[in-house]
Amino acid sequence: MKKTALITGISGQDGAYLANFLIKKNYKVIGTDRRSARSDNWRLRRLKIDKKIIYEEMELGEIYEIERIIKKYPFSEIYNLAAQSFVATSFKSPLNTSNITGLGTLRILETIRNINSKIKFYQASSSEMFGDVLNKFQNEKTPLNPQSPYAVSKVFSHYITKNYRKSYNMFAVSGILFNHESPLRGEEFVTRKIVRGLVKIIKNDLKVLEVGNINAKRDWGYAKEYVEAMWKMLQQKKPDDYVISTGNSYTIKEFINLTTKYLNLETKWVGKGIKEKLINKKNNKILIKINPKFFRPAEVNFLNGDCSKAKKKLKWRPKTDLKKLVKIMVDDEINYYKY
Ligand code: GDR
Repeated sequence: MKKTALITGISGQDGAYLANFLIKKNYKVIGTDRRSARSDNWRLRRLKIDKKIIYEEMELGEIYEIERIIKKYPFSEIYNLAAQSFVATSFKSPLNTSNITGLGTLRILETIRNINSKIKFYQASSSEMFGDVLNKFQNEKTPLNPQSPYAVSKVFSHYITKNYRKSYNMFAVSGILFNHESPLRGEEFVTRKIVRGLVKIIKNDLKVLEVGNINAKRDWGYAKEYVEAMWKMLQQKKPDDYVISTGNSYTIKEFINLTTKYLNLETKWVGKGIKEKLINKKNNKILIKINPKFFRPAEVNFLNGDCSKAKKKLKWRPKTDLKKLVKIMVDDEINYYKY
């Protein structure tokens, strides 16, 4: 019999890739979004699956809406990907972020427990939970030290998922995913912002790209591969939490350098600190400069994941290195530019 899955946050990057993956596995996919995001289904259209999903409106702030949806379909799996997911915004809207990214998870867990505690639950935990880290690699045992209202909310969701698993014997797991990017990434996140910004400059649609802290380091993987790990976590005999990452960490500056190189731009960095700039050697024009407006009140300076548990137990491994990921993102940006 066809399995039925619920994906919250269907119109986001991960929602789209996961829906595509589950549809290929012959699942019936119900996708939910908050009201304001519903019309924005460009990612699902891009993957040509917009007609293959059943859409429902569901605010994670409203437990009655969650109950209505969970009662309506015979779900075997629920993937909670919905969140206020932009770290910078969480400093401006800490209450909304906590209500959706934090308490939203509890509302779903509580509803599953009341209606059918056999439904398997996946929680999108985040490497941001590690926050201000001291150790070289972060794994499932690394202490959490969140640095933003977003990360604090994700820590709440992470522990409440563990707690429901233990207290009520529910199949509830968390995937601690490190940054994962793709052509479907939102434009506010740094990788897509850089790729899109530089392509815009080449097309003469932008003069200078402004960014924030280019010295932060991230472990960036390919989102399309990461959603497979989510599914694998729900197919295990026992519920457990897993880190998903590449094990390689690069600065934002290194990401910029890989992108300019692939775009055949000859560039040089000049200046220091907030005066640092990237110059196009051909015409001496500034391509990128720093704007402190993009700095965060508290920053996560360094992340590098150790996914050996996932490799061993899930037989999952990352396949796309950063150079290849940059190529995928730039090629797609150029291809779809006019749209
Ligand atoms: P992050 O992703 O906060 O790691 O969370 P983001 O791409 O926003 O930032 C990564 C790093 O880049 C620095 N940075 C900038 N960031 C943005 N957005 N814009 C800029 O101009 C800029 N300049 C420098 C940031 O300071 C940061 O250090 C992402 C989100 O998808 C989360 O939802 C998810 O949980 C984690 O990844 C894993």
